[in-house]
Amino acid sequence: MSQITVAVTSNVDCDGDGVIDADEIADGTDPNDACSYDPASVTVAVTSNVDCDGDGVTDADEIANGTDPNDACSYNVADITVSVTSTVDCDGDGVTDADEINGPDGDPIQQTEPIQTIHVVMIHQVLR
Ligand SMILES: [Ca+2]
Ligand SMILES: [Ca+2]
Ligand SMILES: [Ca+2]
Ligand SMILES: [Ca+2]
Repeated sequence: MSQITVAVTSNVDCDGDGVIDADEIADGTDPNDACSYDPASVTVAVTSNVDCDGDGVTDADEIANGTDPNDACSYNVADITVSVTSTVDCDGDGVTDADEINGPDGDPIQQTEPIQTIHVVMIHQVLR
């Protein structure tokens, strides 16, 4: 039995996760899975539109804004561009982040307090 080791020298990033195939192989991540990569190895522009953790912020935006693309509780609400598919409840108030973002609270980082929530909604409407 013989083993052949071939060094990957191309700079292609087949899955568009910003990590070139050679680095993905070195890291042990999947070069054909845009959700399998080490954020620390991102060296080229992220071209995929995936949102791997389902928090509604694409991996490209999370990397650009310094949040963790693999942590559904690490994101900026203002960066949400796709529908939230995660079912996490990051602040532990019993309402999932998806429901908070789509509901009147709109801020999954803060625990929902009904009286303050009404204030926030009214201010938003005035500002518009
Ligand atoms: Ca890649
Ligand atoms: Ca990958
Ligand atoms: Ca995300
Ligand atoms: Ca919550």
